[in-house]
Amino acid sequence: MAQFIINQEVKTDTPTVEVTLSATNALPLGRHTFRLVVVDDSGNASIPDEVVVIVADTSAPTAVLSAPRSVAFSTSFNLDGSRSFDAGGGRVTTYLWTYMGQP
Ligand SMILES: [Ca+2]
Repeated sequence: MAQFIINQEVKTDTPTVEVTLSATNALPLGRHTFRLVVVDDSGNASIPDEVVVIVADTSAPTAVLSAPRSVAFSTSFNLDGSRSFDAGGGRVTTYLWTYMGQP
């Protein structure tokens, strides 16, 4: 487990390390580069190897629809989807409304 900060080396004597993240300590969506330099028992350092890890939003958003419980005949009213939200680091950008008819 390790907290990674940009341009700050994390040193281990093990060949793997966890990039420890959580909802409150997350990498933003997008591309993130990680670099490894290895050093041998004589102190010789390698040239760096780098990988790019893409953090992607793979979670569906949640739709929350609010409307007045009743309205007067022939009166306009609003449908409100503003309490909808997204998990996975993204945000809601499109609202698709459908009238489903009478039950
Ligand atoms: Ca999402």
